[in-house]
Amino acid sequence: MTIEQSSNYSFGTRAIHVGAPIDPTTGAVIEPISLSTTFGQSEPSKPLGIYEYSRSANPNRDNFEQAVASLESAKYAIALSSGSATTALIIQSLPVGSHIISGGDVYGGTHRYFTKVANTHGVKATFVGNLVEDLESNLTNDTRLVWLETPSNPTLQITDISKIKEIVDKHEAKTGNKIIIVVDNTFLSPYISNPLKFGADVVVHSVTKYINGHSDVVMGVLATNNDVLHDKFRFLQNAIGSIPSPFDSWLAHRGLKTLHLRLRQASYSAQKIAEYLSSSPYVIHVNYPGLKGHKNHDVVLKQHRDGLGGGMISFRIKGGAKGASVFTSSTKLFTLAESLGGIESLIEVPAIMTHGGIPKEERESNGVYDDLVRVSVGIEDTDDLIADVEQALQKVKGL
Ligand code: P1T
Repeated sequence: MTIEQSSNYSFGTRAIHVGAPIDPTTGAVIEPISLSTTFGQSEPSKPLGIYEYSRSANPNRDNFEQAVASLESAKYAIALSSGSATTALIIQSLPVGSHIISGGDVYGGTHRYFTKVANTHGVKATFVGNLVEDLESNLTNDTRLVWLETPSNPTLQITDISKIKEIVDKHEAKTGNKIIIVVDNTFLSPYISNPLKFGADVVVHSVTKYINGHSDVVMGVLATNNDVLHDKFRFLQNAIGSIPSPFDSWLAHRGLKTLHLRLRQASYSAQKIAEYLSSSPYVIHVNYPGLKGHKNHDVVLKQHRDGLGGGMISFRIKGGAKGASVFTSSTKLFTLAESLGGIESLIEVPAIMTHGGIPKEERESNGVYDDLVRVSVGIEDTDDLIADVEQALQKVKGL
């Protein structure tokens, strides 16, 4: 099914059928993996089919891109070699001298790229704790891009994308300067939210997480409805070569077909676990968008499918860094590891793992304290997961 044919179908149907043609030669229901790096031509510059060279385009990548575009309600998607390569490509598309404004709480690798790589190419970043409140006063004549994660990694802050769009539009009307809004939708996946519908120009994912969902592929993707941006990003990707392999594209496409089922189950368990943690005497504060007490729960109800909170939780534990270390070393089902969004539950301490490169003062100003624990809830049985959290919390007693 093509993107155009898919518009009347719901999410699960599109996840399974878009970009999944039956092989016309063999009738295979699942696409073959097309490993050929090059494709024959009948005359110079007259390819036999639509492909020439696999860096520029490949059947497995095309099929995956079509599926993601459909699920993000986008015209286009471009798959890349990692989420980080996706960030790099977008920032490299900006002219020297550009200024970007980013939400303060973002993945440590994104912070690293903005502060240690983009600046060496003449692109300067300002980090802002609360974009809705502080974006306007930080806009300059050189601002070309606003970057945000909603929910943010790891403190699960929620941003109202339509409010960001309003501020950016007002600035554009006043100055004539176009600013691109980029939303990193990794934590929710296209099943729970579609940022383009709320005013984002580009949505990005670390496919490594929910979209692939099985912790066996590193990959990224961006999606957009903007023809000019799409052409620019496609050109750059081919020039740079930051492409995923056909096998990874195939695996990620297979993973994506169960995205809706996995996200429903992960959200269901995460809601229960977040509620359990909120009532624990060993927990100081829980960040989870599905909790009614979350600071921006009203935005969650507007921006998320069925008000789902997603599979990610973070919380401050009693006992400081020691408490976080003891707890995360004591779980039996939650594996202590970086990453998220897989079928198996993971747990980590952002301050010394995923966000360890951010200066202490800066990360603490965004709520990333030494006692913050981040949980990626998988799709194991809910009761088993809660029992595991319960037994590990007992180990923190008296710290
Ligand atoms: O790992 P990679 O596929 O390059 O994706 C980078 C990335 C981008 N955006 C967000 C929101 C992310 O969380 C990540 C990667 N994050 C982790 C590895 C982590 O454990 O948080």
